[in-house]
Amino acid sequence: RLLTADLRGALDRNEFLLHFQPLVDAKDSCTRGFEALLRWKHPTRGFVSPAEFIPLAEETGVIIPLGEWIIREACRIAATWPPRISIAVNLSPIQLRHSDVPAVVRTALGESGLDAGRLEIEITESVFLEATPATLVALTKLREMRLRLSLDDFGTGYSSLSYLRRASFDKIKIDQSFVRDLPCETSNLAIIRAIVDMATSLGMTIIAEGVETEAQRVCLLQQGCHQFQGYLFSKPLPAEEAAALIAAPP
Ligand code: G
Ligand code: G
Ligand code: MN
Ligand code: NA
Repeated sequence: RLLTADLRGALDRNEFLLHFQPLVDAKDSCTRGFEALLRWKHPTRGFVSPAEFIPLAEETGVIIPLGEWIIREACRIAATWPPRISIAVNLSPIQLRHSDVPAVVRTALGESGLDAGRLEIEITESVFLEATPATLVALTKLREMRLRLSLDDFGTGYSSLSYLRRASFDKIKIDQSFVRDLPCETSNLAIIRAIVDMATSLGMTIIAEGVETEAQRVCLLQQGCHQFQGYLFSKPLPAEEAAALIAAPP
C-alpha cells in the first residue's frame, strides 16, 4: 500500500515529473499539441501509476499543491515549444472545487510567458456530479482568460448536455473504451457517430483517445474525428523526447 506520508513528501523531494503524449491532426497526423501526464518516480517502487496515487492525493488534499505544480510545470515546458503547439493539462474535480484554479493558471502563464490560447484544460464529466456554483464560475473565468476547455473520457460517466453548453467546451475527448473494439464493434460505432454529430453541431473539436491500430484510425477519420491520441502515433514521452519529436517529425 502506498503511504500517504510518501505522497506528501514526494513533491518536496522532486519525485514527480510530466510526460507528454502527442495530440495529432486526423488529416495529416501532424502533432498539434500534447497532453501532460503525471508520473511519480518513487525512490524504492520505481514509477507508480497516477491511476494508483491520484485518488490518494485527492483524499489527502495533496492534489491541491500537486495540481498547482502540474499546471506551472506544464506551462514552463510548453513555453519552450513553437507557438503552434498546444498543451493539455488534466484537472481533478477536487482541485476545481477547493483551490482557485484561475489564479493558479494566471500565475503559471505569467511566470512562463505561455500564451493562454495554447493552454487546454481537461476535465471529466464527474466534475458535474457535485458541481457547486463556484465550479461553473471557475470554468467561466478560465474561458474568459481565453483557455480552451476539453471534456475528457466522454461517454463514460454522467453526461448533461446543458452543462456542456453552459461551460461551453471547445473539445470532446471520446473515451478509449469506445475505440478499443473498432472497427468491428458496430454499437460503439453508432455511439461515436452520435457523439460526433452532437459535438459538430455545437462547434466542438472531437478527439478520439486510445487509437492503437491503422484500422481504428481510418474508421475514426471516416466518422469525422478531428484529432487522434494513442499508441499508434506515440506513447507519452519525457519532455526531451517530446521536444525532439517537434523538431524532427516522423
Ligand atoms: O497516463 P496514465 O494512463 O498512466 O494515466 C492514468 C490516469 O491518471 C488517467 O485517468 C489520467 O487522466 C490521470 N492523470 C494523469 N496525469 C494527471 C494529472 O496531471 N492530473 C490529474 N488530475 N490526473 C492525471
Ligand atoms: O486523462 P486520461 O484518462 O484520458 O488519460 C489517458 C490515459 O490513456 C493515459 O493513462 C495514457 O497513458 C493512456 N493511453 C494513451 N494512449 C493509449 C492507447 O493508445 N492505448 C491505451 N490502452 N492507453 C492509452
Ligand atoms: Mn486526459
Ligand atoms: Na481520457
